[in-house]
This record gives sequence, structure tokens and C-alpha cells, in this order.
Amino acid sequence: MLHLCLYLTSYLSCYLCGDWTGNNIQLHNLFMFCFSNAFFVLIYGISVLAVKGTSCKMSRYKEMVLIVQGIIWISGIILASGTCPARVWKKIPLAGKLFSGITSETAVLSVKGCAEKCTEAVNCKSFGFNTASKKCYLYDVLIWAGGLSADEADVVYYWALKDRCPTNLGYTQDSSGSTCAKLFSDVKTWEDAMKECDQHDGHLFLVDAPFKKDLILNLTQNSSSTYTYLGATDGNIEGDWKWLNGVTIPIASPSEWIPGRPDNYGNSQHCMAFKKESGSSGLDDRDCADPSPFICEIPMNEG
Ligand SMILES: [Ca+2]
Repeated sequence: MLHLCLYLTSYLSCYLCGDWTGNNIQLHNLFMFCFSNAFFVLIYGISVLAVKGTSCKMSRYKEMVLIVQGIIWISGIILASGTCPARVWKKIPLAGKLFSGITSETAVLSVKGCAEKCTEAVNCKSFGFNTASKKCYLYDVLIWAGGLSADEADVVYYWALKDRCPTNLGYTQDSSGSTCAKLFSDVKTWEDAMKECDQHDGHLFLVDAPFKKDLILNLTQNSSSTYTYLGATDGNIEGDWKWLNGVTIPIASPSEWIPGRPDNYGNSQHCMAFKKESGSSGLDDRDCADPSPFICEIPMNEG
């Protein structure tokens, strides 16, 4: 019985230490904690068998074992809730569809279970959870609005957030620490630019908050190019502009578009660029095949 309790304690403590923070799901990195618990239980089990400790009366030996177990458990919780690195997923506004490109499909009990599946999977960058059927869909890219074919479904999506901005690759963080971005001055098509960003677990830059307008000006201040690709497209439904995370982009004036845009010129402009011009900088729609510099952004854990 005692033996069973120790197993349950280990399992339960691992489960309970997973945490919710608003729209984000946070799972603590409990590997070492769980490993130490599991290792302890194993040693304990072998010891019990070795001394044939089947008596109902608790021996001094068992008391010591329980005390040590308690110390490991408590210190593990302190470690997990404090200093251990965590995996964090951000719920994105994109919802209501099931996108193709699924690498794994399983049934889970809750969205948290889906986050755990994504943690276990190699290269999982985002996941979808069907709130009706409780199906869990894993993706090895950050799932994005407009890119992949999609069917109507009750699916919500989460992006894996990074703990660290890769400054060694030339990325910089803004003063708030919430945005990590880099201007790439070599020119690429919009789709190839997306692939480049994906290699760093990121996406093309989003201007889904007012403060990010200033960041674009900072990032492009030394660029000699007129156009810089950003993370938005109306490739699926003409005129339906969304940032990659599903946030709708207003078109009616006043807006961040330069006057008269988007105009879908030549019926072939479905990718967003920032157009830098003296006096009239702003958003512009571009032919996705026209090579341009671009800005990548790494979704960061602001906590
Ligand atoms: Ca268009």
C-alpha cells in the first residue's frame, strides 16, 4: 500500500505542477524532478523486497524512507515552481478550422494533455486542440492563418514560445523583452522568407500591437530597401487580411496601410510588406513572388 502511495505521489506531483497562466499554458520542466522521484521509488521498491518488509507495522527504516521521499517531493515542487525552465504555449486568435500538415493526431482529455504531447514530440512547434472531439493535432511549424488548406472545425491553436532570444543569430529584443526580431537584408520571396524564419522557430514579423509600429521603424532604419516583408497575407480569401496568428487587420481608414492600399494591383498582390517612403511609410500589399528583405520574429515568453 505504501509502495503504491509513493508511485501515486510521484505521478500526481508531476501532473499538478503543470500550470495555467491566462491564455497561455505553462508546463514546468519536471524531468529531473520526476526522474529523481521515479529513481527513488525504484530503489525503495527493491529495498522493500530485499528486506521482505511486508509487515503492516511501520518500521524505523520505512519512516526514514518516507521522510526522504517528502524532502525530495517538496524540494522538487520548489524547484519546479521557481527556477526550472518551463515550456510555455500561447493561445493565438486563429481558431475554427483544422489545418493540414498534421504530424500526429491523438485523443486527449484536455488542452493541457495536448500541450504535454507537444512537449514529448520532437520538433513540435504548435498544436491544435478540438474542443468538441478532444482531438490533439501536432504540427512541426507554427500554424498560421491563410497558409495551409483548412476545413471548418472547433479547433483552437497554441504556439510554442521561446525562453531565449537568439542574439547569437543577430536577433535583438525590444526594451520590454516581449519581442525578439531581426531584419534580413538578403531578398527572398514571401514564402521563402517564411521558411527562413521557421528555421529559427519564428515567423514573419507581426504588427498586432501598436508598439510594434515603432519597432519596424527601428529595425528598417538602416535598410536601403523600399519594401520589407511582414507576416500577413490575403492568399486564401481576397481582401481578408489577417496577421499570421489570426488577428484581423483593419482596412478601412484610418489604418496602418498607406493611402489607397491594399489595392490588389494586377489581381496578384496577396502578401504584406512595409513600404518605407519619406512622408508616407506604412503597410502595402505586394506580389508574393517579388523578392524583398524581410523581418523574422521569434514568439517569446514574456514571463
Ligand atoms: Ca490580395
